[in-house]
Amino acid sequence: MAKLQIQFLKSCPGKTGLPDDGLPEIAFIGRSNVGKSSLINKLNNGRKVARTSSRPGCTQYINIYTTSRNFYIADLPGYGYAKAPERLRKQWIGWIGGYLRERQPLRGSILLVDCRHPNLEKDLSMARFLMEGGKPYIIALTKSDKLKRGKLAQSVRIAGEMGPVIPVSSVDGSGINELYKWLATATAIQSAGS
Ligand SMILES: Nc1nc2c(ncn2[C@@H]2O[C@H](COP(=O)(O)OP(=O)(O)O)[C@@H](O)[C@H]2O)c(=O)[nH]1
Ligand SMILES: [Mg+2]
Repeated sequence: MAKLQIQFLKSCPGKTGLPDDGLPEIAFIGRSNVGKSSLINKLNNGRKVARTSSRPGCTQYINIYTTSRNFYIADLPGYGYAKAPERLRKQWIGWIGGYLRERQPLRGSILLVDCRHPNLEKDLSMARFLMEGGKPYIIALTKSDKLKRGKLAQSVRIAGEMGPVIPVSSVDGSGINELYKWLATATAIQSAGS
Protein backbone atom coordinates (compact mmCIF):
# COMPACT_ATOMS: atom_id res chain seq x y z
CA MET A 1 0.00 0.00 0.00
CA ALA A 2 1.45 3.33 -1.01
CA LYS A 3 0.43 6.58 0.58
CA LEU A 4 -3.17 7.07 1.53
CA GLN A 5 -5.55 9.90 1.05
CA ILE A 6 -7.79 10.28 4.03
CA GLN A 7 -10.90 12.39 4.30
CA PHE A 8 -13.19 13.07 7.17
CA LEU A 9 -16.66 11.70 6.47
CA LYS A 10 -18.71 12.14 9.62
CA SER A 11 -19.04 11.90 13.34
CA CYS A 12 -21.37 9.21 14.59
CA PRO A 13 -22.92 9.31 18.02
CA GLY A 14 -22.77 5.72 19.22
CA LYS A 15 -23.23 2.96 16.74
CA THR A 16 -26.03 4.51 14.76
CA GLY A 17 -25.03 6.11 11.50
CA LEU A 18 -21.89 4.06 10.95
CA PRO A 19 -21.31 3.17 7.28
CA ASP A 20 -23.19 0.10 6.12
CA ASP A 21 -21.87 -0.40 2.60
CA GLY A 22 -19.74 -3.36 3.64
CA LEU A 23 -16.33 -1.73 3.12
CA PRO A 24 -13.71 -2.86 5.63
CA GLU A 25 -13.14 -0.71 8.68
CA ILE A 26 -10.04 -0.23 10.82
CA ALA A 27 -10.36 1.19 14.32
CA PHE A 28 -7.85 3.60 15.83
CA ILE A 29 -7.88 3.43 19.60
CA GLY A 30 -5.88 5.16 22.29
CA ARG A 31 -5.75 7.50 25.23
CA SER A 32 -6.18 11.17 24.57
CA ASN A 33 -2.90 12.86 23.65
CA VAL A 34 -1.31 9.59 22.57
CA GLY A 35 -0.76 11.03 19.09
CA LYS A 36 -3.76 9.70 17.18
CA SER A 37 -4.59 12.81 15.19
CA SER A 38 -0.93 13.29 14.32
CA LEU A 39 -0.66 9.70 13.12
CA ILE A 40 -3.78 9.93 10.97
CA ASN A 41 -2.37 13.11 9.43
CA LYS A 42 0.95 11.41 8.83
CA LEU A 43 -0.78 8.52 7.09
CA ASN A 44 -2.55 11.10 4.94
CA ASN A 45 0.72 11.84 3.20
CA GLY A 46 1.65 14.15 6.05
CA ARG A 47 -1.17 16.52 5.25
CA LYS A 48 -3.58 17.57 7.90
CA VAL A 49 -6.91 15.80 7.68
CA ALA A 50 -9.60 18.38 8.05
CA ARG A 51 -11.40 18.22 11.36
CA THR A 52 -10.15 16.87 14.63
CA SER A 53 -12.16 15.28 17.33
CA SER A 54 -14.39 17.05 19.70
CA ARG A 55 -15.12 17.73 23.33
CA PRO A 56 -12.95 15.42 25.37
CA GLY A 57 -14.62 13.48 28.11
CA CYS A 58 -18.24 14.21 27.40
CA THR A 59 -19.06 12.74 24.01
CA GLN A 60 -18.90 9.31 22.51
CA TYR A 61 -18.42 10.08 18.89
CA ILE A 62 -16.81 7.76 16.41
CA ASN A 63 -15.18 9.86 13.70
CA ILE A 64 -15.32 8.08 10.37
CA TYR A 65 -12.80 8.78 7.61
CA THR A 66 -12.80 7.49 4.06
CA THR A 67 -9.54 6.43 2.45
CA SER A 68 -8.30 6.15 -1.11
CA ARG A 69 -7.90 2.39 -0.52
CA ASN A 70 -11.58 1.73 0.02
CA PHE A 71 -11.62 1.17 3.70
CA TYR A 72 -12.85 3.30 6.54
CA ILE A 73 -10.90 4.53 9.50
CA ALA A 74 -12.98 4.61 12.67
CA ASP A 75 -11.40 7.01 15.12
CA LEU A 76 -12.76 5.89 18.47
CA PRO A 77 -13.11 8.32 21.36
CA GLY A 78 -9.99 8.65 23.49
CA TYR A 79 -10.20 6.85 26.79
CA GLY A 80 -8.58 7.28 30.16
CA TYR A 81 -9.01 10.94 30.88
CA ALA A 82 -7.44 11.49 34.26
CA LYS A 83 -10.38 13.55 35.42
CA ALA A 84 -13.16 11.32 34.18
CA PRO A 85 -15.07 9.68 37.00
CA GLU A 86 -14.66 5.93 37.33
CA ARG A 87 -18.30 5.34 36.38
CA LEU A 88 -17.88 7.25 33.13
CA ARG A 89 -14.63 5.44 32.39
CA LYS A 90 -16.27 2.04 32.84
CA GLN A 91 -19.17 3.06 30.64
CA TRP A 92 -16.70 4.21 28.05
CA ILE A 93 -14.67 1.02 28.02
CA GLY A 94 -17.86 -1.04 27.86
CA TRP A 95 -19.08 1.00 24.94
CA ILE A 96 -15.86 0.61 23.00
CA GLY A 97 -15.85 -3.09 23.87
CA GLY A 98 -19.35 -3.39 22.39
CA TYR A 99 -18.23 -1.75 19.18
CA LEU A 100 -15.19 -4.02 18.93
CA ARG A 101 -17.26 -7.17 19.46
CA GLU A 102 -20.25 -6.32 17.33
CA ARG A 103 -19.05 -4.19 14.47
CA GLN A 104 -19.29 -6.44 11.42
CA PRO A 105 -17.06 -4.59 8.90
CA LEU A 106 -14.28 -4.22 11.47
CA ARG A 107 -11.18 -5.92 10.06
CA GLY A 108 -8.65 -4.86 12.64
CA SER A 109 -7.57 -2.28 15.18
CA ILE A 110 -4.59 -0.11 15.83
CA LEU A 111 -4.01 0.47 19.53
CA LEU A 112 -1.86 3.53 20.05
CA VAL A 113 0.40 3.44 23.08
CA ASP A 114 2.89 6.15 24.06
CA CYS A 115 6.39 4.64 23.94
CA ARG A 116 7.27 6.40 27.17
CA HIS A 117 4.45 4.62 29.01
CA PRO A 118 4.30 1.11 27.58
CA ASN A 119 2.46 -0.60 30.42
CA LEU A 120 -0.39 1.55 31.66
CA GLU A 121 -3.28 -0.43 33.09
CA LYS A 122 -5.76 1.37 30.82
CA ASP A 123 -3.89 0.30 27.73
CA LEU A 124 -3.45 -3.22 29.04
CA SER A 125 -7.18 -3.63 29.55
CA MET A 126 -7.85 -2.28 26.09
CA ALA A 127 -5.32 -4.73 24.65
CA ARG A 128 -7.14 -7.51 26.50
CA PHE A 129 -10.38 -6.53 24.73
CA LEU A 130 -8.60 -6.72 21.40
CA MET A 131 -7.04 -10.06 22.21
CA GLU A 132 -10.40 -11.50 23.20
CA GLY A 133 -12.03 -10.01 20.11
CA GLY A 134 -9.95 -12.32 17.94
CA LYS A 135 -9.50 -9.83 15.10
CA PRO A 136 -6.07 -8.64 13.95
CA TYR A 137 -4.62 -5.74 15.86
CA ILE A 138 -1.32 -3.99 16.22
CA ILE A 139 0.21 -1.78 18.87
CA ALA A 140 1.45 1.45 17.33
CA LEU A 141 4.04 2.61 19.83
CA THR A 142 3.82 6.36 19.29
CA LYS A 143 6.33 9.21 19.55
CA SER A 144 9.27 6.86 19.02
CA ASP A 145 11.45 9.89 18.22
CA LYS A 146 11.26 10.81 21.89
CA LEU A 147 13.33 7.85 23.12
CA LYS A 148 16.91 6.85 22.50
CA ARG A 149 17.42 3.55 20.75
CA GLY A 150 18.04 1.44 23.86
CA LYS A 151 15.07 2.84 25.76
CA LEU A 152 12.86 2.37 22.75
CA ALA A 153 13.91 -1.26 22.41
CA GLN A 154 13.02 -1.77 26.05
CA SER A 155 9.65 -0.13 25.52
CA VAL A 156 8.98 -2.33 22.47
CA ARG A 157 9.70 -5.39 24.61
CA ILE A 158 7.33 -4.29 27.36
CA ALA A 159 4.54 -3.33 24.97
CA GLY A 160 5.13 -6.63 23.19
CA GLU A 161 3.28 -8.32 26.05
CA MET A 162 0.11 -6.76 24.65
CA GLY A 163 0.57 -7.87 21.05
CA PRO A 164 2.62 -7.21 17.93
CA VAL A 165 4.30 -3.79 18.02
CA ILE A 166 5.29 -1.21 15.43
CA PRO A 167 7.17 1.81 16.83
CA VAL A 168 6.03 4.91 14.95
CA SER A 169 6.79 8.59 14.84
CA SER A 170 4.66 11.24 13.23
CA VAL A 171 7.65 13.56 13.49
CA ASP A 172 10.37 11.57 11.68
CA GLY A 173 8.08 9.15 9.86
CA SER A 174 9.58 5.96 11.20
CA GLY A 175 7.30 2.94 11.19
CA ILE A 176 4.84 4.57 8.81
CA ASN A 177 5.63 2.25 5.91
CA GLU A 178 5.23 -0.77 8.14
CA LEU A 179 1.88 0.59 9.23
CA TYR A 180 0.80 0.97 5.59
CA LYS A 181 1.74 -2.67 5.04
CA TRP A 182 -0.21 -3.80 8.07
CA LEU A 183 -3.23 -1.83 6.88
CA ALA A 184 -2.99 -3.37 3.41
CA THR A 185 -2.95 -6.88 4.85
CA ALA A 186 -5.69 -6.28 7.39
CA THR A 187 -8.05 -4.73 4.88
CA ALA A 188 -7.34 -7.33 2.19
CA ILE A 189 -8.50 -10.27 4.29
CA GLN A 190 -12.07 -9.57 3.36
CA SER A 191 -11.63 -9.22 -0.39
CA ALA A 192 -9.90 -12.59 -0.44
CA GLY A 193 -12.64 -14.29 1.57
CA SER A 194 -15.92 -12.86 0.35
N1 LIG B 1 7.66 14.12 19.40
C1 LIG B 1 6.48 13.70 18.96
N2 LIG B 1 5.35 14.32 19.37
C2 LIG B 1 4.15 13.87 18.91
C3 LIG B 1 4.05 12.77 18.02
N3 LIG B 1 2.75 12.55 17.75
C4 LIG B 1 2.06 13.48 18.45
N4 LIG B 1 2.88 14.29 19.15
C5 LIG B 1 2.49 15.41 20.03
O1 LIG B 1 1.66 14.91 21.07
C6 LIG B 1 0.57 15.78 21.34
C7 LIG B 1 -0.77 15.07 21.14
O2 LIG B 1 -0.89 14.70 19.79
P1 LIG B 1 -2.30 14.46 19.08
O3 LIG B 1 -2.02 13.91 17.74
O4 LIG B 1 -3.16 15.67 19.13
O5 LIG B 1 -2.91 13.36 20.05
P2 LIG B 1 -4.41 12.77 20.13
O6 LIG B 1 -5.05 13.45 21.30
O7 LIG B 1 -4.21 11.32 20.41
O8 LIG B 1 -5.10 13.03 18.84
C8 LIG B 1 0.76 16.96 20.40
O9 LIG B 1 1.44 17.97 21.09
C9 LIG B 1 1.62 16.41 19.28
O10 LIG B 1 2.42 17.38 18.65
C10 LIG B 1 5.28 12.13 17.60
O11 LIG B 1 5.32 11.15 16.84
N5 LIG B 1 6.45 12.65 18.10
MG1 LIG C 1 -6.93 13.97 18.50
